[in-house]
Amino acid sequence: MSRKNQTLGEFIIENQTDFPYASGELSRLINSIRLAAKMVNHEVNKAGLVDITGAAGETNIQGEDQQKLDVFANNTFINSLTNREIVCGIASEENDDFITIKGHKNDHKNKYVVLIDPLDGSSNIDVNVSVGTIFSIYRRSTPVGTPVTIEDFLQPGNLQVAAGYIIYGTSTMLVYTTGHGVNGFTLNPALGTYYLSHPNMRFPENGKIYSVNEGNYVHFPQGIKDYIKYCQEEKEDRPYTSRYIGSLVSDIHRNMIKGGIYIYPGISNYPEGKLRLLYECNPMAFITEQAGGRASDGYQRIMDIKPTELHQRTPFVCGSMNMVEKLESFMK
Ligand code: AHM
Ligand code: MG
Repeated sequence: MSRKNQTLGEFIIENQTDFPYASGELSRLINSIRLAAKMVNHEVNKAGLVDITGAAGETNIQGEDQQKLDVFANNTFINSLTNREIVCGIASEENDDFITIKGHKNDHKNKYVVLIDPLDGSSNIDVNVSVGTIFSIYRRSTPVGTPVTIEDFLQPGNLQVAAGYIIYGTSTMLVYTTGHGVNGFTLNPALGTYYLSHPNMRFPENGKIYSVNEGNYVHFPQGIKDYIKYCQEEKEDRPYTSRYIGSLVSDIHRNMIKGGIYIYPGISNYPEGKLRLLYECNPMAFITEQAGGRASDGYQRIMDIKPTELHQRTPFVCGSMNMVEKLESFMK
C-alpha cells in the first residue's frame, strides 16, 4: 500500500513482512544500499568539477586522494555493506573475485549475498550523461555458519529475493523489487530523503521504442537483424522510434515508463554479447518481470540460466512483453 509523501524508509518498514524470512535483515540491507547511493550520488553530481579540483589519481584541494568514480562507487557500496555486517558475501563487477564477510563474531551468521555493478555506464560520466548502480540479492545456498563459497553467487536469477537500480539522472531514483511489484523512489536532494514517486511501476505491454547499438548491426544474428528491420517497417504503428543512451539503467528505465525493448545481442566476435548475467542482466530481468515485462537471451528466460562463472556474459533482450515475444519469434 502506498501513501502520499511516503518515504523509502517508511515504505521499507511497512513492507518488511511481505518477505518470507522477515527478520529485518533484508530491510537493513536495502537501507544500507540507499545510504551508499546517496554518497555516490553526491560524488557523481560534482563529477564535472573534477577538472578544477584535480583529476583522478591526483590530490585534491583538501589533500585527499581523488578516486575515479567507479572505484569510489565500488568502495562505497562495499564498505557500507561490510560495516553494517548484514551480508555474508559481496561480488562486484569491479572485482575479480567475490568478498567473504565473516560477520560480527567471525561466525558467518549472515544470510544474504549481494551482487553489484556499482557504476554502470561510467564512460558516460565525462559527458554528463546518466549512469546507474545495479544490485541483486540472494539468500546464500550454503549453510549459515560457514564461509560463503562461489556456489552462493552462482545461483539462477529466479532465486533472487530482491533487486534494484539507482539512476543518477536529471533526478536520482532508487527502483527496486522484493518480488511484490516494482516501486520507484525519487531523492529530494535538499532533504536527502527518497520519496515514493513511482508506485507499482509497469511496463506497457506494447511499446514503440527500440534501443540497440546499431553500429554493430552487420555482426548481429540474422533474427535480430530481421527484428530491427521489422521495427523500421512502415506499417500499422510502425516504424518505431530508436532511442539508445548506452547506459543500461537509463535505457531500461525509460522503456519501462514509455514502453519499449532493449537489445544487446551476441555479436560475431563476442557471441555472448557484452552484458554480465549476474551484475546486470539478472537484476534488470527480475525488475522487468515484476513490472509485467519479459527478459530473455533471445531464446530462453534470462532468470532460468544456471550461471557457471561470476563474470559470465549473455545476450540480453528485455522490455515490453509483446515486443520481446515478437523478437523471440524472429530468432526461431
Ligand atoms: P559497463 O559495465 O562497462 O559500463 O558496460 C555496460 C554498458 C551498459 O550500460 C550499456 O547498455 C552498454 O554497456 C553499452 O555498450 P555499447 O557501448 O557497446 O553499446
Ligand atoms: Mg556494467
